Amino acid sequence: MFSKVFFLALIPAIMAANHAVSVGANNALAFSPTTITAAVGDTITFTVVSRNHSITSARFSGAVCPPPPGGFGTNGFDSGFLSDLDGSMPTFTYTVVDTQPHFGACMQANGAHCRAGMTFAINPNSTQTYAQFLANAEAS
Ligand SMILES: [Cu+2]
Repeated sequence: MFSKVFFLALIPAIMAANHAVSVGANNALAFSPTTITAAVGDTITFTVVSRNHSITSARFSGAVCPPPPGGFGTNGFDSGFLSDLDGSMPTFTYTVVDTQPHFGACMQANGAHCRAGMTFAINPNSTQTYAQFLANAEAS
């Protein structure tokens, strides 16, 4: 009985995947990749590899940039500012807890990084696409 319960408890951990996203690769104001397709229970690990950035959930449209401190929306997220200026490559991990689209951006420089396209999408769909979110961010 104990072993069966133990085994069942392990299943989500076995099936969950981790998705790696680099933040600021090649000193660019960019997340790579920009679109992450992830299942509930998966983790997304963001690694800041240049300068000082944040990983913060944002509105899909309207006042996209900068995303608000603490992050926007239900099950939102905010890493706060993470600096690689000392070469430490800090990380932030988000666990996907729902199937809704989530959009994110860097809040640095009062939204200047966000407006420059430093954005990403988790599970975008046909009505809320990454391309439209990027256009909304650049225009915000
Ligand atoms: Cu940034």
